[in-house]
Amino acid sequence: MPHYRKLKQLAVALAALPLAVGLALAEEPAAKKSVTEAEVKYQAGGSPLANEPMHQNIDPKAPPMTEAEFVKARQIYFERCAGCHGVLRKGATGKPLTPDITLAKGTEYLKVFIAYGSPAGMPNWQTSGDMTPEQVDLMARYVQQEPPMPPEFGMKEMKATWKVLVPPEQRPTKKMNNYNIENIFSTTLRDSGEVALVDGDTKQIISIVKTGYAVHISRLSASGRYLFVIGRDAKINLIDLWMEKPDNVAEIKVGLEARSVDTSKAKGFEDKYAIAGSYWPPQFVLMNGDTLEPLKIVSTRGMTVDTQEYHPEPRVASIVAAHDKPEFVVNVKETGKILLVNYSDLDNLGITEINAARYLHDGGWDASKRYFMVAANQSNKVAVVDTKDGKLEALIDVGKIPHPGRGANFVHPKFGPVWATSHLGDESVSLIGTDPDKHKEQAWKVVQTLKGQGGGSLFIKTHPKSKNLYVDTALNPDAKISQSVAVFDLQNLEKPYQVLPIGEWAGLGDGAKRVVQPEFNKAGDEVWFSVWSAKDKESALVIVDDKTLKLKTVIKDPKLITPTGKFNVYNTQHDVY
Ligand code: DHE
Repeated sequence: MPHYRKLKQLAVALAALPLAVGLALAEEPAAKKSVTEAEVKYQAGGSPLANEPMHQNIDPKAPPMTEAEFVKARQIYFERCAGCHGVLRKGATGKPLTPDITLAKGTEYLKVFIAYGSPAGMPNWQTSGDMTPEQVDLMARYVQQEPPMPPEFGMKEMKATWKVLVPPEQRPTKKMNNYNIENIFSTTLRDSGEVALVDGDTKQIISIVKTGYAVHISRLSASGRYLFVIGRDAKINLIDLWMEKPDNVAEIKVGLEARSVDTSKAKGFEDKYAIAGSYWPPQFVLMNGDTLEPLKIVSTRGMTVDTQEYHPEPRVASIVAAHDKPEFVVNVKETGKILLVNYSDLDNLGITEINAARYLHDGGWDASKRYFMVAANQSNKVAVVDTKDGKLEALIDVGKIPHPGRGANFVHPKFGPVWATSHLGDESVSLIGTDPDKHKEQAWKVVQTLKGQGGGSLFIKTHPKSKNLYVDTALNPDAKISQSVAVFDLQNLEKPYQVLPIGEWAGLGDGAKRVVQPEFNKAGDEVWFSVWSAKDKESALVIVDDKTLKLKTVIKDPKLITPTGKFNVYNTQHDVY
């Protein structure tokens, strides 16, 4: 169709024009690179904010919209766009879309951009069939209006959602079941809003516990008794593993959207506090560890690390508890800052603010648990924090869009202790030296780069007892790659990696069958994978013998709906990875 071709040519021409002529939506941060399709799909997950009531200002300069159109556009925005462009449209993976920028572009320009996408990573919403021309027109007008403001969520709102289902004094005083609780796998059932507690010894499902919407991660208390689960809707469930049948004993909503939770691990503070960070409102909250009673809320709004401009929406990404200090490491995405939150005195909270880089996402400890390694994904860097001295140790250039999960620690045959990350944006696996005492030359440098199966990797894993490094490629567009994992031999890293066809081994019918997040059992001799298909398709857990790399067991059950993350109690409690 000539009209279509003309628009497509226009889109290509627009995308090719340099920033200097003012046609790009906004200045790119210096270090920002184009985004891969895998990254866009990953970030553009639906936000639970879509259904929240919000205040909306009408801008008389913007194209008119009816209230019904606003509501519809807002829904689409939060389901499709907020993950990349932010709730207040200040930009993250995607560009800022505030009215000062969008009004100057006008509806026709914006329509082309939304319909055809851009080489920088904006999806082609109309030509892909994901949006109709009417929806594209609606969104082009919507982004010229002021972003609606979701409500705040303070102590009053938290307390109103807080429930202690079984008070501590009515809980068991010793373990009341015969499970080897240290080898339980808390398995995220993403789209059913539940976790499956799977017995790592018998491979049986112990119970399915109802949790928040699109549940995200599980973490363990210092003693290993309490399991904390957080949903994208910011609901936390506290599960007592000592009960005859482990179940919820307390719950709370700490905001409207969240991803991270952890608990105090330092001596004298075992099981005492929990912490959760939220995406909206941008804040973190400290709670009682055995009841989830909210105690103190801290906002993360403030200045960005590089341009030092105010950011109204710095989301809290990963949080980890130090083991030898009463401190939480809180990673703030949009400001690019790492906060060391000392919880020894909540009334006089000590926070050390460390400058890192944008946009902080996930990370884990090095083997000594002194250094925390976190991906600054849009800067293609890993930031290293020395938690002993409370300072930034290094900012290391790695591959494109590092995504380590918690990463993988092992002793490199030549370079000593290293921590590894794979990448969403390319096939590389970066190995970073982590031993400044005995391997000073290699410390905080990429000592070797391995070549994996492809981009779209989310998680990487090994275990102190294992000689293998497992690298998933769950978001690779090629099904053969997304349904298998690469295994590197840690004693001979020059050897080509071996591919395990985990998706095929699962013996499922049709479906995406993405193989995601390797996780070891407590003994370190088995590695578990999720084979993740859509809600209406069968999924499975596949268990591999780490020594022989042969299939050991497949766990299938109609209740295993969309399994993704798995958290072995012992390994999560002790940060073994
Ligand atoms: Fe995650 C960890 C955020 C999409 C599975 N994810 C994390 C962490 C953050 C985060 C901040 C670190 C938590 C911590 O350590 O305290 N995840 C986000 C997003 O913002 C994003 C990109 C988009 C979204 O809408 O949520 C996103 N994540 C996903 C998925 O689509 C995954 C693959 C499937 C799912 O279950 O939703 C997914 N994320 C995970 C898993 C971990 C995780 C399994 C924990 C890994 C670990 O080993 O610790």
